[in-house]
Amino acid sequence: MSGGGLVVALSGGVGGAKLALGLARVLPAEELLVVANTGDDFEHLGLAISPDLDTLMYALAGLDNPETGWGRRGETWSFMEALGELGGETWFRLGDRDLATHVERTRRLRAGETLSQVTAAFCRRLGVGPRLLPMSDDRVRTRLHTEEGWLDFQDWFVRRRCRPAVRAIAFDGAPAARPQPEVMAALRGGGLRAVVICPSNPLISVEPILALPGLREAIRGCGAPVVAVSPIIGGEAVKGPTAKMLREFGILPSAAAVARRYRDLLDGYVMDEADAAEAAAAGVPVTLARTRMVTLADREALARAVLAAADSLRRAT
Ligand code: FO1
Repeated sequence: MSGGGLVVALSGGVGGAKLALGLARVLPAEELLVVANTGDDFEHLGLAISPDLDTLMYALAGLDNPETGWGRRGETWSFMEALGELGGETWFRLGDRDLATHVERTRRLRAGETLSQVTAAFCRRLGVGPRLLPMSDDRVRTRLHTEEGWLDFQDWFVRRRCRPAVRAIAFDGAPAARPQPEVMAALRGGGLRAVVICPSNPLISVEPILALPGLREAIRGCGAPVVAVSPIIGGEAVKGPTAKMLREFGILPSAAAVARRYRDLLDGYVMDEADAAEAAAAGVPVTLARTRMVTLADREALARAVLAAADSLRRAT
């Protein structure tokens, strides 16, 4: 594969992690930096939980749970069962193995390590090659203004199963949060091959990252092609509430609508072959590909298509 240079991938959890793994499998480890949304993070049962960071970490380590898309492969649930027996809160399911991640992260954060340091230490231990960084070491919390009032992200997403209609979204803490310094250095330094926006929910997975002061500007000024991959195929989200949320915001869910949402950033857009009729409506050069990632081979093929799209845009400019 032609190219060389660093690829910075912005990602939420499940959908984004599939492409992040594809990129990790077709790029040398030192040529990939994955930036995780931490707006979904919360404190639960006294523990610091970072769902998207962990989903990415487990995927890149080959430890992800293929049934749920989140948590660890080969999981057992004794802790949850015992917690339930005691009348504890069981709406957010922490598997026994996954629990160790949260306990150890909480201990390290309390001892003064940053979330980036904790993540780097875990990735080293679990054999993750590419750099995986939280979008910020500062606290940012996504909150949703719903028909039932304001809800914390996981309260809405897991406890309420995304049911209450969303009217507005806030990223508490974002205006004062510093973007992760290595991410900014990568965007501002030379040697960048591409910025990839993974097929994650634009409203709750990518926009918290873009809400950090200076990040949107750094992407715009990075000099490398910025390419997003559609999380919508044939008017529906592959997984999760993206289509429902877009409708609640008065946007007809379509691959092109997501491209237009990122319009100030994008040089190119990858959408599914099934959405070919919408290509002209995206407003940027479009590459058609198979974006539904079921197998590992699908993830690698999409990663190659995204890199080829970025490389062709670089040559064209
Ligand atoms: N998602 C669920 O739908 N139900 C759960 O009980 C749940 C537990 C969970 C535990 C650890 C973790 O890292 C993720 C977990 N998720 C769960 C996924 C997570 O809430 C969402 O997928 C993301 O926040 C949205 O990207």
